[in-house]
Parts: sequence; structure tokens; C-alpha cells
Amino acid sequence: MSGRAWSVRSSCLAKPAIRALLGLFCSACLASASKAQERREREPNSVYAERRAKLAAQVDGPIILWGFTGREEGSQTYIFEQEQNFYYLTGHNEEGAGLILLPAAPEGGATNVEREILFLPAKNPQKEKWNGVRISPADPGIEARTGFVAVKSFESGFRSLVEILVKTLPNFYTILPYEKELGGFPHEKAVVEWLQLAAPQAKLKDIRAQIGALRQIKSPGEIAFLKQAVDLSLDAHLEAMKMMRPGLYEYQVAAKMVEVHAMGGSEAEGYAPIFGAGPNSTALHYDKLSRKIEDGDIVVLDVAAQYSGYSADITRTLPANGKFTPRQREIYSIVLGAQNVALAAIRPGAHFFCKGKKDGLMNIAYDFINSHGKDREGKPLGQYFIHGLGHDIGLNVHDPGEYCGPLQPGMIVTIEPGIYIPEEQLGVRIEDDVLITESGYKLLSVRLPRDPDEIEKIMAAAAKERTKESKKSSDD
Ligand SMILES: [Mn+2]
Repeated sequence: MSGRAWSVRSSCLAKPAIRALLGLFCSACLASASKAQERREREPNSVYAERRAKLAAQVDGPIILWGFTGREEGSQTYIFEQEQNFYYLTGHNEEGAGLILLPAAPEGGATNVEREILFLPAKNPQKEKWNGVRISPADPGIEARTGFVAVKSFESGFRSLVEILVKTLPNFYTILPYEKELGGFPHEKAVVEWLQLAAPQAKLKDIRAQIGALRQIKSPGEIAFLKQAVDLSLDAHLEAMKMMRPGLYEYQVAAKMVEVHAMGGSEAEGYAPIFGAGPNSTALHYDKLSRKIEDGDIVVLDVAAQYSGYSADITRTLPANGKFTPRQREIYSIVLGAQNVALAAIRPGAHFFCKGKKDGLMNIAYDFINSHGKDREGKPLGQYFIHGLGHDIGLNVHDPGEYCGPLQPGMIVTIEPGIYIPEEQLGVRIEDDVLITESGYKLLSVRLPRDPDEIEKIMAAAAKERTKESKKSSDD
């Protein structure tokens, strides 16, 4: 969820004309070691190849993409993670790669042309002494390993191929920055600027939407990874339920959850944990985690794991002392009710929200909230449901998706109504992950209780256990 700083990469690559001047600076950033994230599993090469073929069938010119370089971030804690669209199409999670896909061959066209080329940095034994071995174009069997017919050196092959291609196929497809001016990620801007310099006659077209459309429907492998990410997150939430009590700091319970994720094989958090007690429960993306949890606090725990690159997104709201106050329970039950009516309506063909239509899942959840309960002024609660009802999850915790598009089998979305009343220091969000199936949906996070009675029961049993343990140790 959090952004990254990109300035180093842009200054190294944006303007080849001044590259010589920057040479020293750039070798300095090469020396700052970034660690590549080791993903537990990867889909078979055939799956990535199939995605590339689907994309190549939709264009009339080459698709040209760059992965991240590993120099996007200078922090010592930075661990390299591939640009997500690049990963989706290649399964390649190392720095400095490029990809060129030629449009699908016309019927009866030449078949001896290399239509997909993966570009990797040449082997660099000096760098490998620090960072460990990276795969490189000269490795034996590199084609079979990566699933590409051709694997070439980025340094010596990428630009020259771009210069050749533009002569016959001037429509270039890449990911254009998502905002034209002062917007977009520096990585995307750098790629565009580089292409404009290397091939000024090229007409640049955006391929973002086509990749996004593919990413919305999850493959069986992706579903398995997401299920594992959800499972690890549920384990962590159950631990947090058992551990939760006044006197602990927000960061302490969050640390336990991160530990459960990591011990279970998660390679990273799906996003920076959001863990807000009392007044912090009403800040949607609260990330300070510094409050001492107090008796009577309500606590929002929006924490989930990443597994093999895929992120779950789970939220539960707990009473710090194990028992909801009547008001907390009232608001909690309204949020739960809203989630349940949305779940009852979720099926292929349903949509979250379309302008001018009133039958979206968002409308259903909003109407429920707005017609149940009141604030201190006696006003309806709809005004306190201040975010969308859900979103796709995948390689990104906010994966590409369309709020107005019809849900389809194979999509995985969150359903997460919430009510946030700052005047009462009372925020409640309940968030679950849902796989759309042919016949309806599957609640992937069903193992984690949402019912307030069940939550109180788990917390009470854990409190009893704690008392027993501390009695035992004081008797010893
Ligand atoms: Mn979410």
C-alpha cells in the first residue's frame, strides 16, 4: 500500500545523452545492494506464456516493457519486488529485465521469427559476490528455465532491437503513466522518456487496460496462492484475538501477526499493517501503531499476508477488553448486516457500483447502513460509510478491477463495509475475501469468525487461559 521513492532510477536512465556524466553516480547505485524477494512458489512457465500470447493477439505493434531495476529505493530495508505487470507476464523476480513481445504472427506468416524476447542483465560476478547469484542470458538452459524462446542481454540487445522494430512496426505498446502531467509512477515516465529518445518516430499506445483485464480473472495457480495468503492471515487474526487486551501497544499485537505470517511462509506483508485502537479506529489507513490499547477501546485490525507475490486483505474489529459495549455492538452488528446483505447479492454479473444505477452491491450495503441505527444527532449512519465496498486483490492488494464491470467467475474481491464515527472514537470495518464462482461465491476467509458472540467467546477463553498460566507461574 505504501509508495516508494524512485528518483535514483529516473536520473540513471531517463536521459541517455547525459548518461556518461552520471556514470559514476550510476555505478554507485549499482553497488548499493538490493535483495530480491524469494517467492515461495511460481506458476508453470506455460501459464505466463499463455498470458503473453493473449496480449500479443490484441496488438498491431511490439509490446515493450521494463521491469524494476532494484534502484527504485535507497533504503537498507528495501527488498526488491518486481513491477507487477512484468511479473504477471514473466514470473521473473529479478532486477533490470526487459520484455519485447511482437504482435501475433498473421496466418501463414513466418514462424521462424523470435516473437518473445526476455532481456536480462549480463552476468556480473562482482555484484553476485554481494547479492548472490542472478539468472543471466548466458546461463545454460536459460530458455527452458524462463520459458522464453529467446533470452538476450539487456545492455547489448534491448535498445538496438527497439531501433530496428520502429522502422517497420511504429506502433509501440507500453504502460503509459496513469496521469499525463505531474502524475504516474517515475518508473513509467522513465520508460516512456527512454522510448521517445530511442525511437522518436514511434507512436506510443497504452497496454495497461489490456493487462489489467487479464489480471482480473485469476488462474488456478493464483487462486491457490491467494488462498494460502488468506489462510496465513486468518491464523494471524486468530492469534491477535487471543492476545488482545488493554495494556498492550498496537505495535505489539501487530508484531505477533507479522510473525505468524512469516513463520507460515509469507514472504512479506500484503500492505503496511493498519492497526488502530480507540480514536485510531476511525482513520482508514492508520499506520503509526503507537497507542497503548486501553480498556473500552474498539480495535480495527486490517492486516494480511502476501504469499508467492499475492496479497490477502482481511479486517476484523475487536473489543480491546474482550466485550463489546452496547454501542460498539450495535454499530458492529450494522456493519456485519451490511456485509451479509452484500454477500447475499454477490454472484457473476453483479457489480459494485455504476453511476446512475441503484442495484450495485455498494448501494445494497449503503442502504442497509443508512437504514439502521443513528448517530448522536439522530441522523442516519450512511454518511459514516466513507469508502468503497470492495476491490480486487492479487499481485497488488488493490489489483486492477472495474467498479462498474460485471463480476465474473475467477475474480477475487474484498467485501468490506465500515462505519467510522470520530465523535464517538468508534470505527468498525469487517473485511473478507471472496472468490466469484460459476454459481455464486466462495468466502475464502470463512474460518475467521465475524459474529460478535463468537469473537467474545474466543477472547474470553483466551483470557481464562492467560489467568491460569499467570497463576501457575506465580505458584511456582
Ligand atoms: Mn481492502
